[in-house]
Amino acid sequence: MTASYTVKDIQVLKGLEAVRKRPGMYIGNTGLEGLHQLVWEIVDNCVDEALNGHCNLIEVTMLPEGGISVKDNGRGIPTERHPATGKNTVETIFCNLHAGGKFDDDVYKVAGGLHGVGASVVNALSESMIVVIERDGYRYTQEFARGKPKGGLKKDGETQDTGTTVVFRPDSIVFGQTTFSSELVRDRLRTKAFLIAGLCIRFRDELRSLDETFCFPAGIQDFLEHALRDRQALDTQPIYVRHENEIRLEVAMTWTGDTSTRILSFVNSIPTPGGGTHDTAFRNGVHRALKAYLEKRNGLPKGVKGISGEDVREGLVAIVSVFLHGNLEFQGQTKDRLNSSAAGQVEPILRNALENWLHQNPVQAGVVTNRILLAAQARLAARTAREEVSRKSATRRLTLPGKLADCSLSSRDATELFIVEGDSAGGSSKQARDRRFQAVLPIRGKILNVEQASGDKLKNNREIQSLVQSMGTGMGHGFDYSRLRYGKVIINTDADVDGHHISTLLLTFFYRHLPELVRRGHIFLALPPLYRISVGAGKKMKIHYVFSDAEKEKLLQSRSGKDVDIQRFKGLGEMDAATLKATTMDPTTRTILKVGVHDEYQTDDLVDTLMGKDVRKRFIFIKEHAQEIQNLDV
Ligand code: TSJ
Repeated sequence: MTASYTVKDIQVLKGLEAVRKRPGMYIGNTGLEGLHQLVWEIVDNCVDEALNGHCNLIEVTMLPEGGISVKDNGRGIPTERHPATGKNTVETIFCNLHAGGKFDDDVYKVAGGLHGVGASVVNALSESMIVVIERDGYRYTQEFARGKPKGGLKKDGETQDTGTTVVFRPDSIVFGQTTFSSELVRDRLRTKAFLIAGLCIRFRDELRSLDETFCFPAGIQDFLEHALRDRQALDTQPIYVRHENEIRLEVAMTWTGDTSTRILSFVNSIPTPGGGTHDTAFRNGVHRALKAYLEKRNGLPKGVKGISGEDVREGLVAIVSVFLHGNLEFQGQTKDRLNSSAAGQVEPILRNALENWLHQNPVQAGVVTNRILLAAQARLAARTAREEVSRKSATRRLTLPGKLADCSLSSRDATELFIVEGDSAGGSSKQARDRRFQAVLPIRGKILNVEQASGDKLKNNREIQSLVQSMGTGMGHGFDYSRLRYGKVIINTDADVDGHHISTLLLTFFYRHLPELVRRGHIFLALPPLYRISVGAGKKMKIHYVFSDAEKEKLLQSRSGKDVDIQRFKGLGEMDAATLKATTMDPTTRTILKVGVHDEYQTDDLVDTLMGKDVRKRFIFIKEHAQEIQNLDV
């Protein structure tokens, strides 16, 4: 063993040790997001191979024992001795931190994952990893454990295929939770397939017997259709822009009658929910092009002084995908915001393309500009109405719904509104609350239920209107965040299928119509227990509140004797006030979940899952995400 060999070896070990010591530095966090980042990192290597034109199929399989397999039909990672390390190239890539920079001869560049850390970080954070390469007529394999090779690269037989397969199992010492979410993985893969036309991605979840292949010949035009969902597009063809030069830019966009805006932006096929330079450039490009066209053509209607960016974007649904070369800088806590001046070219390109479209399609341009002028007029009308209201506000009296049992404090931050289902739950909640800072609004779940069909109908529903009145914010154009009357709005429904359904409808409503309340963290779910289990007798009796059947079984397995008493709660209305208080209302003992938006685009899909007919799927969502959402009060 030569001296230099030892030094290199130590460097390698130190590198991977650093990753294991501070995983957050490399993958953001060790929660559910960091865990999935491992998958994205590996998949992005395959995507790169596809973008370079060497691969058209990626297969991702979630394995029953908790591992995941990622396979492509590319050229296969080179296997020969690497000059910089003296080791084979596979080991070099999987065991050297930042192999991208250090061995930067373009050939072994690390793919543009969110953090660009690549294979060695995933390897370091996996309790086991197997790499299989098919190349030059042979199959090669090498195995690793927590980043360290278990033997060398082995020639394993002959094959005519080519490609790379990586199977890994995240390390349970590093991650709080090591189970991948089928939904998250599936959605991410589908998005990749949308963004790279011609790339097929097969997703399998062996535990749930899921097997789907995503393949979209029309790429982001298919994506746009998908993103529209239940929204009704205006009577125009979608606009499609593709530009390939120094940068590659692809945009598909259309307007809907809906007031919400939905712009999904991506860089090198990686979602940038935090926006960034490309996203801003897109927004500005659309604004400038339409403003110029409107002002040149029709002139503006009476009263409308200018067209704002918001007017132009009202109802807009767009997919913005750019591909940039070089090292990209991402900003923000979650590194989901692009900061790159290369994106500066997006604006003129888009502006040009849009102006051309408008001039070449005057009829469709008319439909779009009418929509925009309407938005501008609505904005003005809403402002006038708001000014009117604030002028009157000295004498203004809030009209609160009769069913609301309000609290006595008026401080926003300190107060809470409980939304409960039905009069009987309303009655017990009123008994259990602290009336100083807790308000209770009973709503009739049955009525909500019927309205499931359309989001707009939901908005006009009587129960929803009394909810909005209670909260004080108004909605749509009249929405005013500063008038929110409670710091926490807590949905507390029964722990049964109907209860889940109702909380689902309410969440959908908040997400679609009052997204700012969700984004700013005002919406919560209470977790009422399913069972009360008392164990033991007399002074030794202990009471457990249990939230699922599985939890109940677990508890019962560890106990014996027949001094076990189980009470199943059929609904909140059945609980006595003390139990209700302890489990869902008293801030010192209750469990509530804050509803968060991780990635708005993905949340849209999840809302679909929730809204779907498949109750089992809904439960999966709620269970999975319960762990992901911060536990605020425990
Ligand atoms: F991330 C990773 F390294 F773990 C990984 C890489 C995982 C998986 C599943 C696939 C890949 C990967 C790498 N797929 N395809 C490639 N391609 C190359 O590394 C490659 C192959 C051939 C040549 C060449 O010049 O012949 C160059 C490269 C970069």
